[in-house]
Amino acid sequence: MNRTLQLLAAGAAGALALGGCAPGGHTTENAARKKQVAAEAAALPPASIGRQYSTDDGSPAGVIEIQKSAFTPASFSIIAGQAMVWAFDDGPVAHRVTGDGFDSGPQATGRFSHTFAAPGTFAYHCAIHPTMKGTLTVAPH
Ligand SMILES: [Cu+2]
Repeated sequence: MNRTLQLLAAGAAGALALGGCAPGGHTTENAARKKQVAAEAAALPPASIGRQYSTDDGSPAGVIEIQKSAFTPASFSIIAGQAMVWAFDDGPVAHRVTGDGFDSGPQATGRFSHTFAAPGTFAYHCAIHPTMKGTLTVAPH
């Protein structure tokens, strides 16, 4: 079983535990879901960076890499209910992913994930380096 299938299986199990996708596509980010998504985010291989997973179960949709004081890719599209993952990979330099309703806190290593329940276009930036900017487009479920 390859990594993608493992992720899909893990996500499907999580979706079942959460009662599946609620009408309207809203997925609440409770403690259990945060923990599950964080575990899935940590397990994503380096090759997943910049890649979009076509999941329909709330699993991480992909990874945005933070390197050389930039978000790569700077624009990303996901589906409501999916989680976005940021990978901190800029040596000793700490960054802080900040947007409306989410904040990674200062981090130099590891990953940060956030579930986007509602559609919309979300601009975010690094609170430490304001010139670092990115945009996330969340399509309706
Ligand atoms: Cu930064």
